[in-house]
Amino acid sequence: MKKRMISGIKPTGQLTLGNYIGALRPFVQSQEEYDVNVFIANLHCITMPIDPQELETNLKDALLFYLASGLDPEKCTIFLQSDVKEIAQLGFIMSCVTPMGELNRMTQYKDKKDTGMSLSGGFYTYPTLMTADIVIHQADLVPVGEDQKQHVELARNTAERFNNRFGDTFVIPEPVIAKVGSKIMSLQDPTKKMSKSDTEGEKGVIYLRDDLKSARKKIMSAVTDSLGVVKYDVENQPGVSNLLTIYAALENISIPEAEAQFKDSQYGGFKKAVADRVVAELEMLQTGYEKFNQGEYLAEVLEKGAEAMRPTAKKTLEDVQRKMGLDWL
Ligand code: AQP
Repeated sequence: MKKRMISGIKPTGQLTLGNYIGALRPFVQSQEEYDVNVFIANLHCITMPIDPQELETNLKDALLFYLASGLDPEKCTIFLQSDVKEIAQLGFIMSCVTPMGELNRMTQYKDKKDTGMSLSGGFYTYPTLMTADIVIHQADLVPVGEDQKQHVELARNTAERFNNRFGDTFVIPEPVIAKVGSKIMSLQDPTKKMSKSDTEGEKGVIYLRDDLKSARKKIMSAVTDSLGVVKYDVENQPGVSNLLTIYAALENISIPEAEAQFKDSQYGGFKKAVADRVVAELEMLQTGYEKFNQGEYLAEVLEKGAEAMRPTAKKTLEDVQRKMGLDWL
């Protein structure tokens, strides 16, 4: 039997090249070999304040980019998180079996808590909902970018602890991190992750919906250094290393292979080659976006996806409730 993979994206904003390279492409490349299940994490989107209309647009765009990337509903399952109601119920249960100490250690929470922003309870417990997202489907593998690895570790620990206390219930999931491109950095500050919510640095973020001209401009004005050699050296040349990573990931080659291609290049020529590659990818994605943009088809994809996911989710939740003493009949 094929191993089961699960992963999702929370479209709190427009999807970025980082989401595409770190998550979407690996999902697409896994479709033949694995039982791939991809969701749109709409519940995670409301852990921070978001305008309802903006959220609707983001959710639809995410689905369109899933399809445009090459996720094929005949080969994989695509669903909306809230359409499988059991997930939120298990999420609450998972929050009851996760110590606060572990949640306090989550980097994404630690990064936000000292900013003075007002954070919701949902934001604090979001890793426990993510645990439910994974374990409810009995997933073996969870492809994620580097930044989400800690949350998958939390899911593993929680599942192991639950199995030890209540008896075998969950498959223990493994994170899968892409060899190249698991952390694409901002083009303007290459020590910072490229993030969709990076409002300060839009010039540093390539959005999948960017018009091709401005995407090209962003790459051409990416921060580099004064060393003048195209070399992968994250510490001394983070900008060049990031551009090499983007190129290698899109070309499906290794970093040393990308380095070899540009060993005699000046930065201008190197950036132009990266920009050409990124623009070609965006053009392909945006063409796909238009092609799939038909309301009825999108509704069918999500309905079929939710139907496929519900039986296992229901079975897991019932098993959990019985083992915990919640259902005595
Ligand atoms: N820059 C990135 N490089 C590689 N992978 C990335 N991912 C996100 N950014 C990069 C991966 O995409 C998947 C979905 O992520 P998400 O959107 O659910 O959450 P996130 O990691 O918090 O992404 P953002 O863009 O940084 O969102 P905001 O700005 O809302 O916090 C994950 O597998 C993630 O690793």
